[in-house]
Amino acid sequence: MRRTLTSHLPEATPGSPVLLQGWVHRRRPLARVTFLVVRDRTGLAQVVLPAGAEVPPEETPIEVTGTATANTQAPGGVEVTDATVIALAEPAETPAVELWRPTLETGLPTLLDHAATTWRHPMQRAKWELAAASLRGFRDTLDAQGFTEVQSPKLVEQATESGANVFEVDYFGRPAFLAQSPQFFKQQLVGIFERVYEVGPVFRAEPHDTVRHLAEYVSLDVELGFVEDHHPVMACLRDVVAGMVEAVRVRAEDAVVRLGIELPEVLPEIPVIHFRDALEIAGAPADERDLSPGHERALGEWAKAEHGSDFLLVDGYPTAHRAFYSHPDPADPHWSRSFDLIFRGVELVSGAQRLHRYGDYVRTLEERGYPYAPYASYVEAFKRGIPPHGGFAIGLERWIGRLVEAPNIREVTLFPRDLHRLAP
Ligand code: AMO
Repeated sequence: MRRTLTSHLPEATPGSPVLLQGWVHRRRPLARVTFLVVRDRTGLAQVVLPAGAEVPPEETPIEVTGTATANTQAPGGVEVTDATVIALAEPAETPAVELWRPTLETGLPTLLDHAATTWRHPMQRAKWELAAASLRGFRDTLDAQGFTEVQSPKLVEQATESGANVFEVDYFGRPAFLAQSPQFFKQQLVGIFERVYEVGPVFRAEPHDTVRHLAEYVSLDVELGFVEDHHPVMACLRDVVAGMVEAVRVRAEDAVVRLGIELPEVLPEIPVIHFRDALEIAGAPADERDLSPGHERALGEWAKAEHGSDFLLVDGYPTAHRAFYSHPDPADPHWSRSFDLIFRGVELVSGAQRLHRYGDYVRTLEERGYPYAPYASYVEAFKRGIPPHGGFAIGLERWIGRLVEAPNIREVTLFPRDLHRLAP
């Protein structure tokens, strides 16, 4: 007999035999009958058994054979009667949380310690459904604009973002690092494909225990060639974010409803302000090097009040305090052609036009006092014809975190890695 998914049970002809597979979601022994609620990837179904029937404990995977029977009281108007239940694994241990309750009332440590079961709760699963839909939106938008998806190494020779927060590994007896970003590779790949994107894990040995940092996260990287400055890069980012929101709206409709979230509107042009003005709006001193989380919150509120936008682009960060590959503004090299995208008061994206001339890289490395040797294979690629280019990277967990307005990024990460956590 072919399996019937719980979501298709309402279409089963009353009186016909059905086979369900799923988990024991809930047992409800009553005086006259025992109700068994079965959960599969698509939803829930009710099975009616005789009073006193032996049913495996909650979360045990089971197979149920029986008869589809119309009952207006049952979810979807059809339940399974005359049923036989077979356990497909050992009886499950009692889960740390009661997964059949409509909401998951538990603290973060329990949620994370028992991730392999707590993510089964429909409210948890819904968060990842948003992530999965977002990934489809990211890829679809870029595919439609002539980008090629790439994959770059995660074992690398040098730090790309800053020396401090890299994980060192033993690479056949010599030191190597876990990639902090695909930055150097995506730039070199522009020389091959013009337009590339990558979805993959990146690693940051973040020494701080914050609600927005993970030691491993999913980076959605984009890089495109033949740009005159950072504006086309920001326009591409706008389209990508709009594509992600649209994909969530269409592909994860149930998750959006279940979580009761409001999807952001992406304006045809996301408002852009210069870093100098951002400091002023946030009430920060004019010589500040970067925006603090408090400044970002203030800017998020300002963008909402002033432009009705959940998104704000800040460009022109001080060159000296951005990554060395950022392109200075030729009109005033103190400022760079780099930007951050703030989403609901939190930095979601960093990007920039990059340097693309070999000579500029050599000069910048010297000015910053960086050694040449560890960067040689990267910067020497610029001797062989890399066009003007730029790109950006979106943090997937940050995106979902702000979408559902989770207080802590770990709540939307399947198996978070941080200062204290390497399992599960
Ligand atoms: P950056 O280091 O700013 O830029 O990272 C880009 C985006 O990645 C997310 N992010 C993080 N998410 C979770 N935990 C972390 N520890 C963490 N660190 C960063 C944020 C951030 O905005 N190579 C550049 C990008 C580029 O210019 O293309 C880079 O990696 O959402």
